[in-house]
Amino acid sequence: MKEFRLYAITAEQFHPNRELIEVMEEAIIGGADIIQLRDKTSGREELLRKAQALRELTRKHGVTFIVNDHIDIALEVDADGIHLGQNDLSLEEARKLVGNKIIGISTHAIEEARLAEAQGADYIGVGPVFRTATKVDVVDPVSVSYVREVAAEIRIPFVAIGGIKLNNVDEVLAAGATRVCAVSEIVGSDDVIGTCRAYLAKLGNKEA
Ligand code: 3NM
Repeated sequence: MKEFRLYAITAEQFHPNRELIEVMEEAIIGGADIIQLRDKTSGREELLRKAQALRELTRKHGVTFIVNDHIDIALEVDADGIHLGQNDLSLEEARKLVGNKIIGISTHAIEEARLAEAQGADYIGVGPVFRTATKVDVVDPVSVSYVREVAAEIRIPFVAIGGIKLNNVDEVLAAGATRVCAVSEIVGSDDVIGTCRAYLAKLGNKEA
């Protein structure tokens, strides 16, 4: 897959007065190079409409577009890939459906990371590093020690996620992460572009 450093995920509850596309375009302008549509509340029609708009936006800017959970929607809009949780479809089943599109999967322990790598995931999420209010059904924070374990052992790209803010990202980078995802800190910011640039300035000192 195309290299990435700053992963942004949609979360409209953090910008109730602003349009999804406007906020995500600012994230891209600020330097986010992979965008995920994650929406646990919209019905299928609405989700499809958002996915189409984000596909158009990401194509215009040449950044990777991932759809969370909904393989059918990812295929329908020709997204670059899908993101799975531990309780979703297996990697093997997902691979049959999406062919060579990107498959990412959330992992919360080294055994899950090993399995994801062995089963052909293109990248893994590593988290939640810190406490997060953005994902409701998530396990307790795994801390930077899990980031350190993955950095030492796993060879596929990994992205650290969960409670990562500008004021704690340095700890995550020090543990070996070269790619990070921040949700509320980016899309909930009054200055989305500046926030992304600030993450990239910190990431820029690291080898991908
Ligand atoms: N997945 P914020 S944590 C979508 O650990 C998601 O798998 C996680 O949001 C995982 O940056 C998370 O606002 C939410 O804490 C991260």
